Amino acid sequence: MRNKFVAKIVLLGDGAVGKTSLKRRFVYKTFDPIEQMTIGADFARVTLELNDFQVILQIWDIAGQARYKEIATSYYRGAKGAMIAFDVTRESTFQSIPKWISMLVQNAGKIPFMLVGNKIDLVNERVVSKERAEKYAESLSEWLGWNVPYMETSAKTGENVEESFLILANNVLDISLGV
Ligand code: G3D
Ligand code: MG
Repeated sequence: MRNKFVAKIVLLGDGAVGKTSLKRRFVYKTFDPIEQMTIGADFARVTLELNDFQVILQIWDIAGQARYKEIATSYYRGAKGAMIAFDVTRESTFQSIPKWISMLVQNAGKIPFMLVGNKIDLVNERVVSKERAEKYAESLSEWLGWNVPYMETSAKTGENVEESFLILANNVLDISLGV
């Protein structure tokens, strides 16, 4: 029998950056809202085959437009990894990342997380460059002493969405196994 590994993953980031859309794209392979808007925090479950493991990701999504101060500590409890998303067309969502990181570390400890710049399909509206976000992720990696990946996604076209979740899942698995 394969080894089973269950990991809670939390999605973080300002309202409307695309958290629910990223989850929907990854879990249901669609951009269309086939599920009701989430009331309270809930999670979707995905099973992946990674190395010799059956990895069950519980992907938690913040309800509605809640801001970082309003997220209950129970949302973070037991999380093994986090995806912090911003919208490449809105500077303020990029500026919020340090607040999300500090809330995450306060409530879940130093767990692996990654940064995701979403909505790259809106090419003409982009205000946060890839280079800038990559530099920021590098500086975080130096500061923390482990790699903070940065990926650019479009939940609309699906570009890099699956890849991003797989990077996070692999990091979570490696750290949990002490690799
Ligand atoms: P949130 O869960 O972070 O609050 P949502 O964000 O997933 O609800 O997305 C907020 C809005 O951005 C939605 O539009 C959604 O369709 C749109 N969106 C999400 N991801 C992308 C993307 O990659 N590209 C583009 N172009 N739009 C995206 P509405 O109009 O429903 O508010
Ligand atoms: Mg949402």
